[in-house]
Amino acid sequence: MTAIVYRLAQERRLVTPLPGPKSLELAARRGKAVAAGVGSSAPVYAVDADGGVIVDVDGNSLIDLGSGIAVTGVGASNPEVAAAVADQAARLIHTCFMVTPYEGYIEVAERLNRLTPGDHEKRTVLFNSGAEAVENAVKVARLATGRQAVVAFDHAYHGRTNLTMALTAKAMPYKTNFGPFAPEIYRMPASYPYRDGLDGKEAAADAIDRIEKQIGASSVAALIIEPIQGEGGFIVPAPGFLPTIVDWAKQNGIVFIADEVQTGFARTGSWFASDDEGIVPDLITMAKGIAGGMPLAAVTGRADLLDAVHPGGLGGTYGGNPVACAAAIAAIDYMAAADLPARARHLEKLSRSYLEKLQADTGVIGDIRGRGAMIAIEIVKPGTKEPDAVLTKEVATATNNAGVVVLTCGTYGNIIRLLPPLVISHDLLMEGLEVLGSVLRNKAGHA
Ligand code: PLZ
Repeated sequence: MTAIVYRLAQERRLVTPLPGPKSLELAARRGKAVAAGVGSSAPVYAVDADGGVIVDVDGNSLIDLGSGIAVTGVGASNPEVAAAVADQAARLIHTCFMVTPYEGYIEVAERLNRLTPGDHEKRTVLFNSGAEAVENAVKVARLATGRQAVVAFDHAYHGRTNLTMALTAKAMPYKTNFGPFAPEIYRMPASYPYRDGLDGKEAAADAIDRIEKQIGASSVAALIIEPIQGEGGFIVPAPGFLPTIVDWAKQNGIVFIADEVQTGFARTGSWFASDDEGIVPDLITMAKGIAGGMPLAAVTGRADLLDAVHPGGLGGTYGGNPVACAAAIAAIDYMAAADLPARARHLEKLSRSYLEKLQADTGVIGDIRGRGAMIAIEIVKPGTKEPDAVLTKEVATATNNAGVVVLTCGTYGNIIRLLPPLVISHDLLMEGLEVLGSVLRNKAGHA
């Protein structure tokens, strides 16, 4: 098995208060140059990263528990990925697969066809971002079924383009004042065991009943869902919810799309979260972890669906760029050689045992959930399930300022999520958790 080697010292090292003077200078320049609509979670500006650390312009070394939103599972400067990128860039950066095609695209497609759940005949098409993959999965489903309606779920996040905004559930900050939105999108209740108290079959029956009554199964082209809802709050559906929905979709000729943009590529302890659920999606959307940080996205799925599209119906200038494909091949090889799915499962054990103790000590953690290296805590007012978004933001900000990059999420803004690089060392993960824990103990105590 490939041993994980680090180039940078794997340590939290603060040499200035955060943000340091150089980060503050960049923040001032940014204010005059970059559109205000783009936010950033941490106040520091990065120059270097490796394994579980990010080094900023002032020389501070921060613990990374975000992986650039679940992207750099193999590390943000994985040596195999970096070498593959450099080698490919020295030979051929771009021709456009729609003009003069090349082998790397085909190789990525072959790998995804093999790696994704199910041993049926599959095809793959490559894009640049998760949103673009989702848009195209919907295009394929509509064309192949001749139907228009698309079902998405409460708490869903599928992107920021017009169609994917419509699929995304949360108005602020993603949708407010950005309409009008794409038509023929219907939202149904998802399974949120901590809050709805339903078992998987009950939650599925409720959603199915509403779809049948409000839309009619025969009008539905596709049903799209994240197997663990990411931005919506790391919501793991109750067991049985997804298999029931998938069976019903199959019986009704509805294309089941698993959006694995955030959950894919070893993050949950399997190659895909669909594997954990024992479901075989008709189409699966991927991005983020696929290429070690290079922009690449994919739709993989049933050959009969993807081959239904007329030649020229799918594409894009940069989709499946040669450098991104070389990175993906190197990243996927590395994930297998270093057995990153097993590492993700191990990181889950470490995180849960720490967080369970923190839950008992603080009384503000309503729920600990997630799978693999995708674990979150839901922060509530003590003794209730009332979301505490204020405390959540305070804790995240203070944790970032103490040199540990953490992200928040959730429909109610009260989730702190942990998405460490899968290559993070155990000691560094534990230190990151301890910093988060001491901030939370402190703030919860004074709340
Ligand atoms: N589907 C499940 O998680 C991206 C977005 C963060 P893109 N999630 C992080 C933000 O605030 O923009 C995501 C996802 C799922 C689709 C997407 C969209 O992927 O590569 O950001 O377009």
